[in-house]
Amino acid sequence: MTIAITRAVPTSITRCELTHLERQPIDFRAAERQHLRYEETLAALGCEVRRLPATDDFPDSVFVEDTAIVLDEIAIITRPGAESRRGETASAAEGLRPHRPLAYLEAPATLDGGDVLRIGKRIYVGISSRTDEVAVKQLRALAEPLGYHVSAVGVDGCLHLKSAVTALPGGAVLLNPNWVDASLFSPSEVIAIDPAEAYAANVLTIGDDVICAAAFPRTNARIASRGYRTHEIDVSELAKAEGALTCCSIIVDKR
Ligand code: CIR
Repeated sequence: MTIAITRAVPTSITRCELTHLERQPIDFRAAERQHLRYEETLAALGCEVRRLPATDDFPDSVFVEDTAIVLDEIAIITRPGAESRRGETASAAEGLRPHRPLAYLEAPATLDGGDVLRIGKRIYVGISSRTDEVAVKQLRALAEPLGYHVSAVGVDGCLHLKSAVTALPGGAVLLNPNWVDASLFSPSEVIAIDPAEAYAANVLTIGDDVICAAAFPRTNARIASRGYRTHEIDVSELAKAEGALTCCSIIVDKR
């Protein structure tokens, strides 16, 4: 059984952080409907969806991924790079406490969970506007004694490492080669996005299933043609807040 921790879209999302996108009006009701459909898809794929308490105090609080890194043994509560987001972590820690012993990244480290890609025992950390080398050092000290190998990866042109690359079932990766160096992910099999769909690399793998954004049909067809089972959902309103599929949940495999 897999637990998916989520948090409802706050009405304050219209004041979200933006780094690479121009601000556009967000239709709150549509964002809410899309998020609900996201949770329903997770449930249909066998996840137990548990919602953290909603809060309008944090405009980006729907993007729970950034608050934690969940390993098999422990959960590491992050210190998000945007100051406006630091207060999101306390309730995420409470949501994770029943499932894993907790560890914490400490100031001055900054790290967003969106910069952390785990493939088995390999952990890749994007050095971005949100995540720094101090955090990599702290993460290494926590994870390497547990048998993980932590490597820092450069990202260029996008918000987070997982805007550029995510894992597919079985350990292959889907990536945008303009934003991250594909050779870093060896020995994984690498599948590139369709070049016309820059933001298509962020997909969410649940077991053998892949949740994809409906906005990227060419890349999704490419994934499906390689034999993966894809599920397309519309997350267009959340995308205006620079969020995508992995961002809206913390996936916890029940031990
Ligand atoms: C932010 O800038 O923090 C939010 N507007 C978007 C966060 C997206 N999170 C993610 O990709 N993990």
